[in-house]
Amino acid sequence: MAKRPTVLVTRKLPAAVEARLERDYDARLNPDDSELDTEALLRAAEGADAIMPCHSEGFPAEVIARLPEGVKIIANFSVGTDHVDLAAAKKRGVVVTNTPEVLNDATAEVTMLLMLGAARRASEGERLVRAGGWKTWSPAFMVGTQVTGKTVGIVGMGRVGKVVAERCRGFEMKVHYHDQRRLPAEIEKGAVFHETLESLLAVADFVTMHCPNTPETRGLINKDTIAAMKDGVIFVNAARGTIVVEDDLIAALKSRKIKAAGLDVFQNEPFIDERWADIENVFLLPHVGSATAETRDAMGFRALDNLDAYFAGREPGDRVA
Ligand code: 8YV
Repeated sequence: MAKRPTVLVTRKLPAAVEARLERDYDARLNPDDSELDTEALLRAAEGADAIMPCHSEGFPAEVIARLPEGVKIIANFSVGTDHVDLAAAKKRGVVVTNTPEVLNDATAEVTMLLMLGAARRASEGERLVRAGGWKTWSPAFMVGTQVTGKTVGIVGMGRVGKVVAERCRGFEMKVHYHDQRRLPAEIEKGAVFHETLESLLAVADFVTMHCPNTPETRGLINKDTIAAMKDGVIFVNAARGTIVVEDDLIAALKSRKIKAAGLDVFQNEPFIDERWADIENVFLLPHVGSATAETRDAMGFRALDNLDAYFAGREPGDRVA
């Protein structure tokens, strides 16, 4: 019998995913879920044919260059691929895949949670109740912003953005969006396209980010684009921290130009800027957009489908390099 391919799995994955890995591969699992730095990762990859990493492991060009010869495919357990230098992988002949689609619903759910949490001051309320500080009630107490019927500005109407648009319609929101291209009418479903980001920002009561981290989107939300937003806007980011200049967002939250923000992603995760802890009008989550049991299973199976295809000599469905 031919030797089964060896797959290095960098983090602990759901039981059903690990069971399939062990059934079909010579799987090097990480039952303790210990974090691998670059050196440990490269050591663990010795003799492996494939790596199934998460977004928590970086593959810049210098790491790609040092990968053991035998590693032929990086089958990511993530939709984002900004932790992998795709050009370097391609140059070295290492195939790269991701897990699109399967996390759209979970990420859209978290987006709505962030939107509602920021608008309805969920974080402030929760802290007050837990700390025993809830001593009174009045009509003026903890008044937030209503979500229903407002205008949402979706920046990036891709896979997740489209599901967010659907969920926002459930709140009777008017959906506006900006993307590189206008969508066909049957997908747009009445959403209003804005050719420029500034034009979208000028009308949105809620701005929500759904673009990938690319050289073009890095720092897209900065003091100039914030100035183009309506006063008192609510800002939501469940995409990537790098698309926001955090100094500028913090200043806008302090001045209340931005009334409140809901953030699931940050610069330098998980060692985020300490200032976030003291900002009242922000609802914070620790990058859990896709963290549901159902979605974690689906991500693992999707990554495995890509591996299976590759080792069966077929083109992996989600090849990105
Ligand atoms: C994942 C994500 O939890 O898939 C992505 O790109 O950002 C997250 O939702 C994580 O990256 C899994 O590796």
